[in-house]
Amino acid sequence: MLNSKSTLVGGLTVAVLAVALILSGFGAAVALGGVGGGTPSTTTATTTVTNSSSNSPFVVTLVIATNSIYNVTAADQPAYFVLGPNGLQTSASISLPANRLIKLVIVNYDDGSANLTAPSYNVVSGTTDGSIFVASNDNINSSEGPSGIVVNGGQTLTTVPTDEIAHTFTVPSLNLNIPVPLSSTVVAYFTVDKAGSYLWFCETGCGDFAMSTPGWMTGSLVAS
Ligand SMILES: [Cu+2]
Repeated sequence: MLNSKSTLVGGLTVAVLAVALILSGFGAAVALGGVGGGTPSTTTATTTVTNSSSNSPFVVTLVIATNSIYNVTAADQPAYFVLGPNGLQTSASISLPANRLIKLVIVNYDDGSANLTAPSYNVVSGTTDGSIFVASNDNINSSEGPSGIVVNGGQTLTTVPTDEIAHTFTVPSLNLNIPVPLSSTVVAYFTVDKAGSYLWFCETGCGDFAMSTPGWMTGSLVAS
């Protein structure tokens, strides 16, 4: 009983304080309104939350790093990372909003190509207009990679020559497939219409351990 009584008293005290604050605030507004003697104006202290959401795309940046040390048995393996506010973070679970345009930027530091697990993974699918934009391809000015390279920075592609693909970002259940040329930066737009968790994979044979380990070349895409 004592406890509930003191709680009640405390509640009353808070209520009285709240009323007092409201009244004093009201008084201040009235006083401000009177300043100048002209048209009453009120000053409202509101926190404006700039909602850049809806119309602008939600940007997800992924980085493909090579020669990441897996373990003594597997040695070096390539891995996808999420570029987040705290640097490179695991790609085991990639979060993004559902029903909003996603701008996916993939920065690929891998200058070597790998065989596709199936030939059709060189075709872009599931993106806006079914294409990707290759913002850069460093191998154009490099002696690395296969000879006769044709993928150029600045190109919009719907397919990528098979021998110029290093990795893919593929979400089979969304029919999303983004082939990533070696040493390139790729930009793709897509929307996940339905909230849920979707598995993503790389569909090149880029490393047995990486391909089967969440946070390396596979993981979940979580849309909410
Ligand atoms: Cu891969």
